[in-house]
Amino acid sequence: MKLGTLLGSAAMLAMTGTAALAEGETVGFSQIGSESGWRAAETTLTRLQAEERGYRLQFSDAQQRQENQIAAIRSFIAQGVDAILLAPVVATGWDSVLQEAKEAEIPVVLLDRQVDSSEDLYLTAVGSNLVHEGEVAGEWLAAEVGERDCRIVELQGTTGSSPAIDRKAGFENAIAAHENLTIVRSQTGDFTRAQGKEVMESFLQAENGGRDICALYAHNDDMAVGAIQAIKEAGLKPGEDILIVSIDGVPDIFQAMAAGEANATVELTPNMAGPAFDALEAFWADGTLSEKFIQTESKLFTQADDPAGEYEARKDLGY
Ligand code: GZL
Repeated sequence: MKLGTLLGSAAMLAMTGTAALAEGETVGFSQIGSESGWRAAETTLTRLQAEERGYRLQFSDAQQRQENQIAAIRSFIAQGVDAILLAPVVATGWDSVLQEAKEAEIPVVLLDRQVDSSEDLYLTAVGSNLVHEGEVAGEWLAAEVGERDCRIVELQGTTGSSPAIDRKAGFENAIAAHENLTIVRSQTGDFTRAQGKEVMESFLQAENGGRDICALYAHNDDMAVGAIQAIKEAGLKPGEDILIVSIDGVPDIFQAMAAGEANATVELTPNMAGPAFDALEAFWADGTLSEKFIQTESKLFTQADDPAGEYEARKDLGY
């Protein structure tokens, strides 16, 4: 079912108040927080998928703190839920609580980020190839600048998260063969607009008012949108004086691209719950074990790809 259709029926359900209580399984969802537009869309779609499939969703917002996620998972185990969805804020520190879920025979499905725990501690993981996303971003920039020397600043995602680690590695893979491309500053903006703006302000100040910066690589669109504001306040033209490439494909980056203020984004689908529930339903039906990693696709969009149309197609999808 198309993303728009899925969300259209959610709006109808919300308006009519006929949110029928799910008669089926109860699923605990430990969500990281609401740090970005993409995260908000993932939450919207997960709620919708649960509604559409007749599940009772126990939702927990961890405010980006791992200890809150661990506490939520322990609460779900105590409640005796039928499954747990986990979007893990960082990659380490999950062994004990995942072992407790395993001993309680509650299947866990990871959404959009990975953990360094043993694969036997979760049913499957649904997500993109995060290294590949970074490579796509780096390859686009290398093609865009050609032989021109390009000093790059990088806004990293949440420290210790698999997207921050892997998107950095992928981008570095892609630019390694291009001596004219150099990352001169790199710092976390924690995937938020506010911190993306704040860190970009420090980059601009440190780089001759931004005149020595050729490009920004941001691990998500929200930090790029914050950085665009900082670049404009510094009197420079984002998308022209400083090229901007990021990841997620949220509506506001397409709006910036349509205005010529951003250049490229690598789309990440917010519908991770669909494949997750499919895997759980196969497991509940007859013990079927899906692949340990269910990969979602990553598509590059540039200013040549009708950004205004892409904005219109996404603006009501729960971001
Ligand atoms: C990536 C996901 C990231 C998004 C950000 O899979 O975990 O988290 O790219 C979000 O927008 O904060």
